[in-house]
Amino acid sequence: MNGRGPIGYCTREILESLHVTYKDLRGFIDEVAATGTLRRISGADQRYEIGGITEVAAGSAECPALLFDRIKGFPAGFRVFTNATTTPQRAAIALGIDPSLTPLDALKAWMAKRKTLRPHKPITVSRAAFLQNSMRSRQVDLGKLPAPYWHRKDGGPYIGSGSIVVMRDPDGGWINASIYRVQVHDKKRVTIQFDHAGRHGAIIAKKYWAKGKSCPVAVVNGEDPRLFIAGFEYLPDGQSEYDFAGAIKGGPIEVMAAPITGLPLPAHAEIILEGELLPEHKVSLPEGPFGEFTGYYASGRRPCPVMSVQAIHHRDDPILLGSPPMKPPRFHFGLPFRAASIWSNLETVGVTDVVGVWQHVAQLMTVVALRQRYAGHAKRAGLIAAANSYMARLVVIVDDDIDPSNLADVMWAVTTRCEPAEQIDIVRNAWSSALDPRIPSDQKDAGVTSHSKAIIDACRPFAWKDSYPKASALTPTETREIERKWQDALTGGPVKPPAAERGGTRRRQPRGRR
Ligand SMILES: Cc1cc2nc3c(=O)[nH]c(=O)nc-3n(C[C@H](O)[C@H](O)[C@H](O)COP(=O)(O)O)c2cc1C
Ligand SMILES: [Mn+2]
Repeated sequence: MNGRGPIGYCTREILESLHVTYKDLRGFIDEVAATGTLRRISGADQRYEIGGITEVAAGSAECPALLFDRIKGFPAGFRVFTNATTTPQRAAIALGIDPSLTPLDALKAWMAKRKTLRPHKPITVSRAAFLQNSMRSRQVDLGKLPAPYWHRKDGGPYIGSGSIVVMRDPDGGWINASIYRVQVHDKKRVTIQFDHAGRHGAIIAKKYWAKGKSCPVAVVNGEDPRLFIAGFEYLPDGQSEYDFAGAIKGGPIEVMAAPITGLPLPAHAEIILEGELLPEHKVSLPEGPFGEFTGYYASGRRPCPVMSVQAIHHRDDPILLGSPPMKPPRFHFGLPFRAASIWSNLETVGVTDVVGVWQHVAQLMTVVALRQRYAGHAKRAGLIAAANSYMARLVVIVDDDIDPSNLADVMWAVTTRCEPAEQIDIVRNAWSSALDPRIPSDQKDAGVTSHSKAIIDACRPFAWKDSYPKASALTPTETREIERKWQDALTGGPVKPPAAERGGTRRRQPRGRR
């Protein structure tokens, strides 16, 4: 399944001309604009419209990135950028991977790149763009920033939907920088939500609180997309997401010590909140509800630690990076990074011949494609994938002729190669979360956050796979040959130039450039 993917609204020449050297979010937006997938939207309302337009766009076939300006009630130039990395192509651009690869090949390229990544510690610079404007102490007013009310039933506006929360571990001194949602409560207070007590942010904050101190914290909004990706990674204790973002970049990110907390913060970030996370046993605020990535409000409203905001810094004409959870299949990342981790897990434990792993329905379904070598091979892969699939009730194993990133193909395999009475197993009490809408609330109250997973073996039965009815469709290679030979006829043919122009050759304009 090697090859180039559909290039959508942009020519291959443009894609290949992208040098993937963007310096910051603005540079990334320029690269997105060059692909023709950026839409600029003027006059939307912070209340529900930015969220609604983002959701509609994310559900459309083109899935454009959106840059909102002239937001109702805010000065022109205060912008919100959404759907940044929601397509495979834009996720690839963010990672510095060839964006013209097929989605599965792009994920494979990311796996290969990830294996050889070398962490880069950030370097300290003496000037930071985020210090162009500052509000301190009495001037601090979060209402000056266009934090959207993303979904209708949300408990309030969220400035942090794709923002990075930065803290320093008091023991090791290392910086944790990952994504936790941040709700605005009033001019000077936000809450920071940890899904569970194992989050590095939660562990670090507790260390300060245990000594009776508040935890110095910064919320970085409008960060380099590499940092957005790093913030989603499960990195081990002590390993900074800054170093990982530097690894993706192939060089250090630039930071500067912030004036109030002294935390090293990305110099090119757009908007930064500095302050302290107050001891949870002394003060908390009801947080949420917030529309979740499953497409529900399943975890409700809960007490949450409060950050007292002591300063707001922002660049001129700042851009907030927004990444609201939305009803699947919409998802923050067009490449399923967690599927890449499962793929690596399979390889690490010696499951051979895996040709692809993908996740659909916003991570709620995992698919592994492999070339079966022995009886039990597919189930072995299925059990490992199930063990590592967060919140996914469905795990499907398919043969190597199926593209796991193509849901129609996967369902064809399920409906034509899987005998349910023989090829579906159920694993109970497996890994889910409080966000799971199907765990009854009385069980959740009792602390249950697990569910069952179906492992669907949609491979041809190993014992008679060679005599299984042959597939009638063309192979990918045959398909490509036909496309090459008959492309003009299939796409309507080259435009016939008017008589006066004949003699020169004119090619059809690619879509999106018309
Ligand atoms: C857009 C987005 C929003 C997220 N929101 C939250 C959140 O509100 N709370 C949370 O605990 N994890 C959230 N996560 C998941 C964590 O960022 C992720 O699991 C990360 O690896 C945790 O980092 P840590 O190991 O440093 O705690 C979110 C992830 C993304 C991509
Ligand atoms: Mn971490």
